[in-house]
Amino acid sequence: MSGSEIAGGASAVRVDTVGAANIHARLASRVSALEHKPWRVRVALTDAPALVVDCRTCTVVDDGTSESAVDCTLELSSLDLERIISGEMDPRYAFVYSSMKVTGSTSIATRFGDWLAGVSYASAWTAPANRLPVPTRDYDAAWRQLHEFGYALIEGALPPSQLAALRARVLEQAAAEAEAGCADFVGEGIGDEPPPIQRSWSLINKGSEFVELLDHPLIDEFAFKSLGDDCCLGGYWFLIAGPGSGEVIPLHTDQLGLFPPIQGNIGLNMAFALDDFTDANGATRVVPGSHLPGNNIAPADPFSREGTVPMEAPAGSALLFDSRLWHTTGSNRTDTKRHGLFLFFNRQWMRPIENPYFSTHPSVLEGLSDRLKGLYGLRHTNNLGRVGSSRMGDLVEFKPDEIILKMTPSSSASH
Ligand SMILES: O=C(O)CCC(=O)C(=O)O
Repeated sequence: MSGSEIAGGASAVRVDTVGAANIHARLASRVSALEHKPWRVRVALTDAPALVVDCRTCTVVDDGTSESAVDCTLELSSLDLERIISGEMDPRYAFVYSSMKVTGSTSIATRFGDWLAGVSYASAWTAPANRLPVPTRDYDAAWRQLHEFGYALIEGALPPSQLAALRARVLEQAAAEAEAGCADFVGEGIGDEPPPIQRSWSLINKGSEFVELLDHPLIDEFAFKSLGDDCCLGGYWFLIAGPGSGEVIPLHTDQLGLFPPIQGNIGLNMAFALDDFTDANGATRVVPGSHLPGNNIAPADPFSREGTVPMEAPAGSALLFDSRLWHTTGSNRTDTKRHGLFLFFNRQWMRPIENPYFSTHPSVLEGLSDRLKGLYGLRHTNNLGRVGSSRMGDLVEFKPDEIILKMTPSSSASH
């Protein structure tokens, strides 16, 4: 059964009527109706006493204080637990975006959430490996691959001079942001090393090379044709995957925050490989075919790379992938960095009717409560609404003096 069917059928229990007081009864009744599984899971509710779910006997016990005899502990609110049970929130979303903290087995935590929601997925597609997309210059072939596999690779998308200019600008900006202490690093560095992943956002502000790329004909050929001529550039960033990029970024889709899930795609990723993208240096990894609801594929554990393949392509290639496709940064096992530019295009309906940033007077916006600022869209939610390096839940505001513009390191060495 697909997630969307579950979500539709779950409306008998509304999340707002369950509440912390009743979550134990709700969970017990749900669990007693399920088939046995070999796990014990501690549910550490943030707003109600902890529980242990014994999936072998399909029972719930009150005392969740001991962590020793459980496979994993999930820390989340009663409301989010109810959302998972009723199929309104994919458990992968809950811990990819940190509303559920997991200790112990992330794989069992994910499958436990699916079990509660009554859904199950395949974690990989069984398409023959020799049919998977390889770099091509044939747009018709790329369109077919995008439909069938959820991704395609266009070779030679950037002429050598443009590739060199973009790569040099990325290196320079990355070095300057690191030097100035405003870099958006992800992961943990070993010893004195910086964290393995560095992103930089809103590239439109950061050099004419990035502005010029927006005239690229592939945008007309793929983004406009797939999403409509009025689609928007919803995100424009670079991601440098250094050695040790490992399993830092979990597998995700770019519409995982959409509840209940919808069948169609809301966006298209267009990435440009600024180095050869290889399995060894952390090429973007995807789960082929996972974009199509009929294939019913979702990772059994977003922190594992099971079921993924690398999008291998020479430097200067464009990587196209559907917003529903499960994907992530690969593990860089070389000693050099992998540089990629990422553009995310989304359908225009993702914007509000009245653009609050231009239609609300700044003095009015300033006086709003945090709650109302959230309602006006001035909050970074799931993977949307970002301003610079803001994090989920942050209120965001227009501070022109804090927007990072084109930068140059004080020393000329930028590698
Ligand atoms: O680095 C990559 O290959 C994928 C990037 C990505 O998925 C992200 O930035 O969220």
